[in-house]
Parts: sequence; C-alpha cells; structure tokens
Amino acid sequence: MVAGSNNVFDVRAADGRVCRCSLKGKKLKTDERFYNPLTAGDEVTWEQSSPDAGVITGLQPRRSLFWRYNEKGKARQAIAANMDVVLCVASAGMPPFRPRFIDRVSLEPVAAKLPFVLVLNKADLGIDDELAARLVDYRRIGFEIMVCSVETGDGIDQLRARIDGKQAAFVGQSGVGKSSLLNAMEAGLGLRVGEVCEKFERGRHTTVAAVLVHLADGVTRVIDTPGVRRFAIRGIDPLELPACFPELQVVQTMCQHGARCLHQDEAGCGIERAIKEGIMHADRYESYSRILYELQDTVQYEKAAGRPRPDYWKDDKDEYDYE
Ligand SMILES: Nc1nc2c(ncn2[C@@H]2O[C@H](COP(=O)(O)OP(=O)(O)OP(=O)(O)O)[C@@H](O)[C@H]2O)c(=O)[nH]1
Ligand SMILES: [Mg+2]
Ligand SMILES: [Zn+2]
Repeated sequence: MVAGSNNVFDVRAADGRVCRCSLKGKKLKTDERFYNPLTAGDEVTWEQSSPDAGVITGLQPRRSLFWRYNEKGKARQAIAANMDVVLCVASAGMPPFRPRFIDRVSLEPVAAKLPFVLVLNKADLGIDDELAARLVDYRRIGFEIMVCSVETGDGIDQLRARIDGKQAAFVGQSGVGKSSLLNAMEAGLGLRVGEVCEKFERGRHTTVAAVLVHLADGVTRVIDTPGVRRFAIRGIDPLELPACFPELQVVQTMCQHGARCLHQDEAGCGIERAIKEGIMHADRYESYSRILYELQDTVQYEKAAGRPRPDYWKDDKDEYDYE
C-alpha cells in the first residue's frame, strides 16, 4: 500500500504498476481497533478488477508499525508500517528544537528494538550550545544522530547511504523538512514542501497523508508522513514505560525496588542521584514523568469508570505545546 484513506488506496503491484483499490466490505479483520485500517507501507492481499483498479481483501502481518494515539478517534492511528528504520527529523530552528517531542516519538522504536535515527535538519540555522549538549546526551543514551541541511547539502549523502536498500519512515513535527530532505536525496521526487509560519514558527502541515515512495534504485523505499502537533501516548502499561527509556535501565539498578520502581518518590529510589550523576538528563526525566502521568491517569480513570476517559486533553490550547 503506497498511500490512501477514506476507502481509496493505492496499491503497488509486483511489476510496479499502481492500482487504485477499495476495501472489500469497507473493513479489514484486525485484532486491534485502529483509527485507520491501512497505512503507507502496509502489505495487502488484493484482487485486480480492471487494469488499474482492484479490491483489497486482507492485510499481511505487520513487521513493524509506527503509530500514535488519535484523540478524536480514540484509537491508535497507524502512521507507517513495515519499515526497517524510523528517522525522526527535528530542526535546529523554524520550528524550534523540541526534545520532549523526540522523546515521545522514540518510545515505540526503542520498545520494539527498531533502529531509530534522530536527524537534525536545518543545521545551517546554527546549533547553539544547549542544542549541541542535547545531541551529545541523546548520543550517550544510544540514539543514532545525523546532522544535515537541505539548504547547504551537508549530510544528505550520508542520510541517503543510511537508508540504502531499506524501507525508511520519516516522522517529526510539521515544517522540520521531512519532504525537503527526501526531495534533496533524490531528484525528481517532487514531494510538496511548505513554508514555515513566521509568527508561530511552526509548519503548515503540508504533507497531509503518509505516502510510500520507491527510489530510483528500485529497492529503497521512503515513507513521508504528515507532521503532527501533539504526540499522544496511550495503551502502554505504566510498568512497561521505563523499558522505553534506555537510561532508566541503569537507574533501576540504583533503586531499592529495581525494575518495579516507577521513580516517583518511592522509598529507596535512586533517580535523584542518577540525575545528579548525569545518568539521566533532567529533561528526559520530565518527559518520562509526564508520559507516566498521562498513562496512569487514563488507566485509573478507565478502571474506576469502566469507560474511556473523556477527551479533555485538547491539543490546541497552547500554540507551543509540541509534545
Ligand atoms: N533553512 C533551512 N530551511 C529548510 C531546510 N530544509 C527544509 N527547509 C524549509 O522548511 C520548510 C518546510 O519544509 P517541508 O519539507 O515542507 O517540511 P515537512 O517536515 O515535510 O512538513 P509537513 O509536511 O508539514 O510535516 C520549507 O520552507 C523548506 O524550504 C534546511 O535545511 N534549512
Ligand atoms: Mg512534508
Ligand atoms: Zn527509582
């Protein structure tokens, strides 16, 4: 499946032809409820109905999936499927670098042990000391970092080499330059690129739906995804959250309750010392605590009420709330 929504999906046949397809019965049988039945990168079974059209009959098991929680639909929203690597694109400026957004995006790849690369684009706008220090810290906890600029061309060849022969999903805030990077890696892709709003320094959601594109070598595939404002997390057991933060594996060895410690004021918890000793960055701990609170709050609410939590976590209140 290369792209699609609203029961119109483009499927790429083995010979490279793209056929416009609908879903048989408008639904697919899946174990879990999703906001959208299919996303870019999915592999499907389908039947040809005319030379350029067909009907999708089933979804092949996904080898990997990148998703977020859709607040409106109250379900997981699949963003990209079957990728070998997730590249989270961030920018040095316009829009500003948002580490807590990156932390959220990294959870699923870290938990699934899926290769994860943090791509810092717009390096031409300058990397200040604070940003440089964060990159060093992300590298320290095991994230792969690549620095590049579409403007100067720096790092583009390295990025192209990193995804060679793979299916690679590009995710991140709107306006960081995901589509621009893909266009820079290969002439003729022609993905739409948008301006960044000067006033709020944020993108304009130029890419509106995920799309899978085959590069000219015939084997490398990239998935361009729309930028999201807020990256909600649901459906992770709070006790499993620490496993999504590599540095907490070290911290737990300093806690009396070990792997059962959630690092929130428990007796004998080592988190304070760990932050002082530089084992966990204070801002990463802030990220972790906020997500934990969100997860616990949902779990506790739903346990008490026996129904889904109401949607009071509206995302549009704060222009600058990117996490
Ligand atoms: N200065 C500078 N600007 C860049 C760079 N890369 C992209 N841009 C600009 O950033 C703006 C947004 O780029 P897009 O490629 O549309 O960003 P996107 O991440 O695809 O955004 P969405 O599709 O909305 O998620 C455009 O005006 C680009 O020209 C870069 O390396 N440096
Ligand atoms: Mg785009
Ligand atoms: Zn602890």
